[in-house]
Amino acid sequence: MTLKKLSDLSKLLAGKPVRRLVVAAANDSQSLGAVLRASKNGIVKPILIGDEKEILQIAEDSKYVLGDIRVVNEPDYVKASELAVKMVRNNEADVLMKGKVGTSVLLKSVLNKEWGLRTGNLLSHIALFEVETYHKLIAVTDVAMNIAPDLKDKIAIVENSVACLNMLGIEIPKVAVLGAVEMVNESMQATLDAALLSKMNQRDQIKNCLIDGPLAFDNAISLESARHKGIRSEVAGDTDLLLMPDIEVGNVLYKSLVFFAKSKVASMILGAAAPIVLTSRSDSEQAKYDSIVLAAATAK
Ligand code: COD
Repeated sequence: MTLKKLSDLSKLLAGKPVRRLVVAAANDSQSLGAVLRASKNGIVKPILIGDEKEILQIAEDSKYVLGDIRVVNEPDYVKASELAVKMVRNNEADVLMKGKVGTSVLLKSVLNKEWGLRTGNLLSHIALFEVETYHKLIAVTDVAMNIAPDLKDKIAIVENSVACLNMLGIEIPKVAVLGAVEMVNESMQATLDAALLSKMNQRDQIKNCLIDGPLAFDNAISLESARHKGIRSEVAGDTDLLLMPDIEVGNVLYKSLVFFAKSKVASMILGAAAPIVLTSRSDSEQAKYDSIVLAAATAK
């Protein structure tokens, strides 16, 4: 299946139950707007944790109707994160969402050894972009959680992402492992990791996908560029997933696509006991809504 637009994700919700979504620090107008829209559309049943006064004020200012939505008053961000994580852990919610709290605060709760959402797998972030100049949705990982992944981490990040893309109906995702160049250079660790990941894929050590790398960004997304450089690759120009060398490159690409290219994006954390909607505070209400749809579509 080829997904061309983020709005195509809603087709994957057919026949799926309404998900219980808990928001940590819901006193944020963009998050609240997205959650209430998803609730109105029958995608989620929300539980809002945060500063109740602020939540009610935002609702009043924006003319949102909270109706019978449960609001739990906890103005402290660390405690709100802990409560939200524990609700998922205790099976009172199916999806966790970050509101106004900082990314690392929420992730530290998620990783708590006693009551967090660890599964034994590495947790990683995936962002799914709708870019006007590309022929299908393209995923980027990891731009928000793993800071400097080594080869072992990169294997887990690819496996998390491939499982997610499989759930979106992409049977054999094409994975481009990015470097600054497309030749293996022994001084550039990203190119060494890329070559190893490609070989592991060829030998079926990493399954259900087609990996090629190192590829420079232009070769990964443009067949013409790849041909120009004489690169023969089944992935070049038709990539479903871009694997970043580290968080800095990933984060800059994410923000370039959003701010320069005006791309739409949906994102989440994979590998935890439940999907986690973790958008950046600067992301639009639409991005938060599309991320909720993505999480609801992939929740087990
Ligand atoms: N998956 C599973 N377990 C993990 C992961 C992971 N990705 N990362 C750490 N752990 C485990 C470790 O094995 C260890 O047991 C424990 O968690 C603590 O590990 P530390 O000390 O390396 O991690 P922390 O708690 O200092 O930080 C973890 C964060 C995820 C908070 C950290 O990696 C981080 O800040 N990432 C970047 C988040 C961010 O600022 N993003 C901004 C982009 S918007």
